[in-house]
Parts: sequence; structure tokens; C-alpha cells
Amino acid sequence: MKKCKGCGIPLQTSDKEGLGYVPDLEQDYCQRCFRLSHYGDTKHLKTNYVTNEKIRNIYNRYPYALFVLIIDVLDAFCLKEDDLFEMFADKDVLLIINKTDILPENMSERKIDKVFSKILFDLNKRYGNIKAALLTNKHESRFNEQFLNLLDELHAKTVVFAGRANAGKSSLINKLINAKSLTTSIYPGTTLEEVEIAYKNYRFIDTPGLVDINNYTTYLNIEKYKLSKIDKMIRPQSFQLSEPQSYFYYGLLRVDIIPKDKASVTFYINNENKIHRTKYENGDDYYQKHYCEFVLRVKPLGISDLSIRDKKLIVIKGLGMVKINGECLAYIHSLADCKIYECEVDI
Ligand SMILES: Nc1nc2c(ncn2[C@@H]2O[C@H](COP(=O)(O)OP(=O)(O)OP(=O)(O)O)[C@@H](O)[C@H]2O)c(=O)[nH]1
Ligand SMILES: [Mg+2]
Repeated sequence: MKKCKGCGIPLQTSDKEGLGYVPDLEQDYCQRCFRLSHYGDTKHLKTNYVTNEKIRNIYNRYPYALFVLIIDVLDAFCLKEDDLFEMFADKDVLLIINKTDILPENMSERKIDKVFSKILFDLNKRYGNIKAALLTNKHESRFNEQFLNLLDELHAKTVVFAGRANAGKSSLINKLINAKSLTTSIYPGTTLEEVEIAYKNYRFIDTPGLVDINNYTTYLNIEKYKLSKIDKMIRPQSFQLSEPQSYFYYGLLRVDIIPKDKASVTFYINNENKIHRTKYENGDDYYQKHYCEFVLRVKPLGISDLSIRDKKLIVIKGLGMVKINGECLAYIHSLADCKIYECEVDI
């Protein structure tokens, strides 16, 4: 059966609205991929076409492969607290932390290297299967050479590109083979089945992205997703406080901080959106009054209360990060379906 070269779905000519439709089987790309690549048409993108169970079955078809596990850099800060690694515990893993270009300017390469080295060290102590790791992004010119050298060092020929949806798996393979062969898009759920590509003496396998139930993206429609997605270098928004304050990221996130003495809070979110601050005692009124006006909103928001001694980094997957410094109580109001991750890393 012929499959789409962009997303892996079997091609068919009978159902115009169905996945894999092509007017004739001479075509290499399904209509969905064609429209997505040429017109940015996201109508047929959904995150729920492929289940994690199905993806696990794909992985199991390659028992001797090297698994290149690609992680979005913002997810990487909470990698130790994440259960993603459980799925790869019995596999040889080459870890790629991708999209480092979105990190703020003040996070030097050396600092980031140090932070991630520590995370990886702890992970390897627990799992022992990370053969190598690379930090990269789509602008990194040395990546291809470094990556192919690593494959040779690890004697890897069959290489499965795995990880969560939208981490940049298909983009990375396109970069390696220097062609726009695989379909990529800003929205998760682009790749639908495995796609095999022969390159030099390697066999690269692209796979659909694992759905993350703890990521806001899973619950935002495409319009809201576009407005909140971080794809450029983050310009952190910082605030100092000496009395209780509430901070709002529209209706997506609210952070109340009650400092013991002095504290500071920094938001790492999409630069186009500005954090609004009010006195803590006015926080509820502000939220009630403005909720209906917020283009960016979800409901319901659940509350996590944190007692912070010194500093803490809180990762809200798919939305960004919040760093709090200083002894305080913090109430994080975030999408009730999504877990928030408290990390001890110092950035
Ligand atoms: N800023 C930035 N964006 C990136 C980078 N790599 C990929 N992207 C973007 O991330 C989005 C997702 O890329 P894809 O390659 O489609 O991701 P995927 O992991 O194949 O996604 P699924 O097939 O849905 O699982 C696209 O908008 C890419 O342009 C990077 O290094 N930096
Ligand atoms: Mg893909």
C-alpha cells in the first residue's frame, strides 16, 4: 500500500474528506500534507488521530534501533519530573534538546549546559540508557556533522526519531537529509504514521508525536494555540514585590504571591502577551470582571499552592515557565487538567 511521504498515512482515492486522500495514486503527498505545506491550511490538524498506544507499537517494531528522543527545550527543564522516560527505559537513547533558540539572551550557553548536564546526570543514574545528548535548534549549523558522527560512534544504522508532538522531529530529519521531504507544521499532530527514509547508509524513521495530557497545547484550539505558542527568543517579564500581588496571563494562568519580605517573579511566555499585575486583594474581582474579554482563556483553573523558601522554577507545559525568588507563598492557578512542574533548577 502506498503511503504519504509527508505524514505516513496510507493513500486512498475514495473518501475526499478522509485522511490520506489523493485524486490519483500517482501523487506522493496526501491532500492534507499538500494543503498544509502550500497554504498553511490547518483545518485537518488534530492532536487525537494517533494514540500513544499506537505510537508505542510503532516503537516496538524497531527493537534494535537507536532512539533519538527529541525534547522541546521548555519541557527539558522538567524532564526529571516527567514520566516520558519510562517509555524508553528499555531502549538506547540519544537525547536531543531542541529549540534552544527560544531561550532568553541572558541564559548563556555555559549556564544552560550546566543546568542540562545536571538533569541528564540524574536521569542517567535512574535509567542508565542515555548514550549521548545534544542541545540544538533549527539554526545550528554544526548539528548534522555532530549528529552523524555520534551515530557512527554508537554504530547506529536504524534510527527512530521519537518524542512528544511538535518537538521538531520531522524538521530535524528534513535538516539532516537537506530536503523538505517530511511535512512539518506549527501545530502538534502533523505526522500520522511512521515514515522511513533511507539516507546514506542509515535508515531514519520519523514517528507521530506522543500526546502529552499535561501540556496546555492538548486543550487549546488552534487559534489560541497560535497566540500563546513560544517560537521566538523569550524576553522575560520580571516583577519585584514586597506585598501580596496577583499576576495574570489573561485567563490562561494566574499567579498569586504572598511574600514574607521581598520576592521577585519572572514570566517566560510568548513575548506578544503581557502579564497584568494587580494587588492580591483585587485579584478575584479582576478575574471575574475581565474573564469574558480574554481572548486567551481556559476553564476551569485549578490551584496549586506552593511554599517557597528560596527559589523555584515552575514549568507550565505548552505555556511557558515562571521563576519565583524569595521566601513566599505562591498560588498557581492553571488549567486543571494539566499538572504543573516544580523544578529545583537554577536559571
Ligand atoms: N523556534 C524553533 N522552532 C522549531 C525548531 N525546530 C522545529 N521548530 C518548529 O516546531 C514546529 C513543529 O515542528 P515539526 O517538525 O512539525 O515537529 P514534530 O515533532 O514532527 O511534530 P508532530 O509530527 O506533530 O509530532 C514547527 O513550527 C517548526 O518550525 C527550533 O529549533 N526552534
Ligand atoms: Mg512530525
